This record gives sequence, structure tokens and C-alpha cells, in this order.
Amino acid sequence: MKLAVVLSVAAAASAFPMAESEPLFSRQATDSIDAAMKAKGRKYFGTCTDQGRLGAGSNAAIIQGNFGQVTPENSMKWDATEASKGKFTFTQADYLVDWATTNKKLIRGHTTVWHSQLPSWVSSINDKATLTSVMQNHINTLLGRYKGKIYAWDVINEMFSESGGFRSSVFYNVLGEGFVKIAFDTARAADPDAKLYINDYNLDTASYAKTTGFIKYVKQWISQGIPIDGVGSQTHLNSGAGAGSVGAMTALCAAASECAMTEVDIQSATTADWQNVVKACLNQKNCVGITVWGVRDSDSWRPSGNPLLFDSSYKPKTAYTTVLNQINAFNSSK
Ligand code: 9MR
Repeated sequence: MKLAVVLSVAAAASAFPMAESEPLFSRQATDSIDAAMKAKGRKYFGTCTDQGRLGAGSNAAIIQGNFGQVTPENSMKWDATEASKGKFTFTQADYLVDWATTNKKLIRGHTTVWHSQLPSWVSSINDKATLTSVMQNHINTLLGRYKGKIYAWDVINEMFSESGGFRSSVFYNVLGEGFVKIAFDTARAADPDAKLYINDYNLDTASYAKTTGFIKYVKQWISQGIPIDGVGSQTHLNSGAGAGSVGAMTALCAAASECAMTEVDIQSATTADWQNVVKACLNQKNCVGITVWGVRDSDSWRPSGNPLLFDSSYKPKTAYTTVLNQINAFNSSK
């Protein structure tokens, strides 16, 4: 597998000797963290990307060689796909899905119901019937378009407050807690094979009120028959916070059939932070994968503290090797 990638990249480099002064493969990490995850029985190690990034620098080559899953960083969000009511735009999302399919990468769809990057025509709706049909149409259109091609969908993103209750949003304010059932029932019917996730951030310490509130409600909803398959912990961390994620994932992963770390980045990470993040997932048998939120530090949404696994020259950092070694060292028979 790894050899095939190296050979095909080498062949491409020699076919176009003037295109790159440095062979593409010399900028790849030597071993794939995705292959390492798969060797431990997990589904992927992924990253976010989109059309612009895939056409820039070494991003495509790095993702081809080292990652097994992609999440569209922005192209499937409501403002990108349905800026005006009923008028859908899929150019960038289609590009991402086609690229991933061609390159045999799993896709995490991100995201259908989210208070942010939400057009004002949606946030100004104030009656239940209209908002319900608008949500259903949005979910049906996105999941329907890519039916059978998406491994998992973040059906609802960031609906909790820091105190573990519900964030104020048009969805909660107009429909109450019932918007969760509407969203997941609609998603299940639209793409029955996709894993349906509820995703949030600051779920990085087991005892934190947001983590305990999230778990309480997710368990309750699943017991009521709402089709939630997975919990996603975004895992945007600051230096030193990796240790907490081990206990947090133990608690989170017990709430649903599967779980994942969906948007990992660590500002000013220590070696232990990256080791702990890998352990936090691998310790849980139902943790299917880890996704980092970007390829190189300088393209991160919060670049200070160099939070990713590749540097601004697309070179794999020590953090990459730390992650690789930690995955390889994991004893999966335990
Ligand atoms: O990385 C994304 C950035 O390019 C966008 O400008 C931003 C807009 O809100 O969203 C970023 O991704 C977010 C993700 O979709 C949801 N969790 C938080 C991420 C970082 O803000």
C-alpha cells in the first residue's frame, strides 16, 4: 500500500521533471498514520480539507499518502450550500466528495444543523412549521445528494452550552429540544447507511459540566429511540489538556455505539498531549478514528502555537512521529 503510493508519486514526479524542484515523495512522512490506525482495527486517521487546499502546495499528496479520511472544512456548511432558501450550491462540496471517492478516502459530512455559518434567512425564522420543513429540506437535500458516499454525518454541531444545557439558537429557541429528533429522524431516512453523529467542543474533561450534560442528554435521546450512532469530540486543545481527554473519551464513548475525535488541534502541544490524544481514542474499542483539523500549521483556523502535524513547509513534524509511534505502541489485545 505504502509502496504503491511512493511509486505512483515517484512516477508522477519523473513524468513532469520540471514541475517540482523537489520530488513530491520526499515531503511525505515515511509511514502513514492512517495505515497505523487501520492496523489497530480502527477505520481512519483523517484531516479536514476543501477544494482550495487540495489545489495548493503538497496538501493533496500528503493526504493521499498519510490520511484515510477527509472532512470538508467549510464546503458543506449551511452558508456554503443553501445561502438562499431552496437554492443549493454544491460545486465545492462535489469537488471534495469526488476527490475523496477517487482517492478512496472516507468522508465525514460536516455539518447540517449548526447555529454558526447559518444564513440570516434561517436564523430569522420564528415559526415551528416553517423551521421544521426548512431543516428537513436542507438535511434531505445534502444527505440525499451524497447518499451512500459519506461514512458519517455531523447531523448536529455544537448545540450545548458550557454549563451543559442547550445553547440559544434558532433551532432550540423555536423548536425546543424536539429539534434533535427532527434532525436525526430526517437524516436516518435520507441516508440509512451513514453513521449519524452529534458533535461538540470542550468535551475534553470528564467532570466538566458541558461533558456531563452532553452525555446525559445523548443517552436519554438514544434510549428514546432517536437514531444517534456516534458522539464526536472536536478536541481543540491547549497545551497540557491532552491528559484530560483520556477520561473524557472513556465517558463519551460509553454514551453511543461509536465515537471519534473529529477536529483535533493542540496549541503549543507537548509530546504527552499528542500521546494522550491517541491513547484517549485507542483505549476505547468503539473509537473509530481521529481527525486533525488541517494539514499544516499555517493553514490552521488558529495557527498560533503550531497546532497540527505538518509544518508550514509541509514537512512532517516531531508530533507526527509521536502520533505514529503511539499508535504503533498500542496493545490492541488488551
Ligand atoms: O476551520 C473552519 C474555518 O475555516 C471557518 O472560518 C470557521 C467558521 O466558523 O469554521 C472552522 O471550523 C470549525 C468547525 O466547522 C466546527 N468546529 C469549530 C471549527 C473551528 O472554528
